[in-house]
Amino acid sequence: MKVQQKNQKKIKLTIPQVEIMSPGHVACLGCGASLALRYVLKALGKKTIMSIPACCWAVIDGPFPYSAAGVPIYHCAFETAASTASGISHALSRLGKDDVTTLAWAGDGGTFDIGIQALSGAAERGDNFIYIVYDNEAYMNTGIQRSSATPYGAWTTTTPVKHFKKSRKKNIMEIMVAHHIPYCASANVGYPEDLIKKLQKAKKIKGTKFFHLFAPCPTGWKHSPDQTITIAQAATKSNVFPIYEVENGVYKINKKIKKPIPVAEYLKMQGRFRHLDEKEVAYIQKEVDQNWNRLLKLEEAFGQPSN
Ligand SMILES: Cc1ncc(C[n+]2csc(CCOP(=O)(O)OP(=O)(O)O)c2C)c(N)n1
Ligand code: SF4
Ligand SMILES: [Mg+2]
Repeated sequence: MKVQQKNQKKIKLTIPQVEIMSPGHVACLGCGASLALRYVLKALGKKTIMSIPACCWAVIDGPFPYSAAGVPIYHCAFETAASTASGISHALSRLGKDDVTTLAWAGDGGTFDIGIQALSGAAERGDNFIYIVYDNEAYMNTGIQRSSATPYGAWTTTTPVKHFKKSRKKNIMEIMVAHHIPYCASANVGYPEDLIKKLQKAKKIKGTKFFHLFAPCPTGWKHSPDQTITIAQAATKSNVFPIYEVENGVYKINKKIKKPIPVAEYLKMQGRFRHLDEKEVAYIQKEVDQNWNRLLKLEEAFGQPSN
């Protein structure tokens, strides 16, 4: 008996057990974006009001009067996630309700492309809300069209195999850092503890907080639904999607991979990259290395000075 007790392992759960989102949503099997919001609401709690523009999540939530999210949602036009959140946040402030979190939850198309003007305006004003772009790297809801978050080399219906995407993914984190907002973070649905910790921190900060959240889409990326987390983690393990935060201008890389896996391993898990030859894969590896080295330099120059 004693031996048994001695061998018992203590597991410390850091993911809140509370479930705010309900399972009866209408996302595809293995959808990274649906799991992502489940984690986000665990971190932010029930006292959250969301703005959701046109995107997969406008559908995932379910048809009126049903809602899987479990918190009030203002469904708004494609380009208005941030301006709607600004309105909600100011209304809450006028009502003296400072214990309610306003969350703008938008896709990459609604953020990197059409919604960037509203987001930039709100960030420059310093409106008090958390903005999260769940990035599935294309316009999925309307049938997998490319966005400016689609990476170089990817197949989409508007960048077909013979004319795959030839431009690089926009660096949305650096665009938001340039707005001098108090908090910017990248996060990955494959690393929920990191995501939740950062959200709990962001919740306490006044002003505009921005999250770039990586969320694989089995339907658009052409992978099996049970590979979502493996692929999400491979993106960070290969430095394709580094996880870092910038708090009041101070850079911190949250996950440094000692021996990054080759980018080829990440690419080969997904049908959207199947057409790429060795030369193209080498180009992508070079691009990833460049981005990573640039980030290391930013942390060196603008990180927390070590004592
Ligand atoms: C002004 C406007 N243009 C186009 C559309 C059509 N539309 C609805 S959702 C969507 C794609 C959204 O892509 P993204 O923001 O990446 O979210 P995802 O569907 O990938 O979750 C588009 C083009 C629209 N609703 N409004
Ligand atoms: S298309 Fe992709 S993002 Fe949209 S619900 Fe399906 S898996 Fe999720
Ligand atoms: Mg998208």
